[in-house]
Amino acid sequence: MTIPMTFSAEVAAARKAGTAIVALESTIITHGMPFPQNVETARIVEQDVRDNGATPATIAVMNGTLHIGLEADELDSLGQAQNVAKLSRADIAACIATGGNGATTVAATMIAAQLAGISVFATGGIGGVHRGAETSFDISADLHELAQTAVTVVAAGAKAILDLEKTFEVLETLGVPVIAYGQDALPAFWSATSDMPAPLRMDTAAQIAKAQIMRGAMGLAGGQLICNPIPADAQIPADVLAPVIAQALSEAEAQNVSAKQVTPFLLGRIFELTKGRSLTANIALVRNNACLGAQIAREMVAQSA
Ligand code: PSU
Ligand code: MN
Repeated sequence: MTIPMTFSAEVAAARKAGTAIVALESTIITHGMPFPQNVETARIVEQDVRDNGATPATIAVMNGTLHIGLEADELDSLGQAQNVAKLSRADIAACIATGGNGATTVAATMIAAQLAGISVFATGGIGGVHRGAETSFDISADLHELAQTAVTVVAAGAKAILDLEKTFEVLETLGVPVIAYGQDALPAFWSATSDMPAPLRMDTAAQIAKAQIMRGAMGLAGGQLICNPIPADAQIPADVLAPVIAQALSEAEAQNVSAKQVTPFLLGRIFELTKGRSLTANIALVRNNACLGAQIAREMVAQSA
């Protein structure tokens, strides 16, 4: 069976030329940010990738076809579409098989990137172990994906709405390299630093690319999580955010929000409670990750030659 897969014009050209490509996810567009900032951000982030010498490939499922790179009009319609499915490993094949529409999470974007031969992916923050997971069992499929799919994911850590300690414990158990970029501590999404020391630290894109290539050479499955701190001038200090996150979490519990709705609900409430400041920070960190992702992708091409 062939997979219905299509490439945007610029991604097709980059594949032909063998130049660097950076995958970008679409759940952040449909479920992570409000319209119209979602579409504006997606465009700016794509341009950041180009400005850093790589080609952006925003990934989504449209009418049962896996799109590797979206044309401008497709990005526009995705950003305004209602009731788009949020696809992870569990549902991406079913969505394609039934001709559906869906936005890809970190897990599903990694799967699509690997199918398309793309080895670097930039996003905001990965999913992880939710607070209260000891009773809800809510652990994002993103963690297991990092353990089995050979894509380097550039994020600002895991989203601070999560239980960060448990998230990094699970990543260690799964054998996922967690690498802080340019500092010793793990960043915490909206905050540049945390009190958690990073398991690994690297200071150049070249080192990060070499480590991923080495994993492949050694036959080790899976990718790497690069934790790239939000630029200091854009961050929200953890003590400012803590009460906001606590309020959003207690509202989610009171309203029985569960499963796939948890992350979008919390991000939406934190946006309202910070009067948009969380979104400004989120945009800054995604852009920063896209720039680093492009540099890593170029190194992967150079070192694989
Ligand atoms: N990063 C952001 N905003 C987001 C996400 C990431 O800045 O909305 C999305 C990603 O698609 C990630 C998902 O995979 O949130 C995690 O969802 P869950 O916790 O349900 O696994
Ligand atoms: Mn979940």
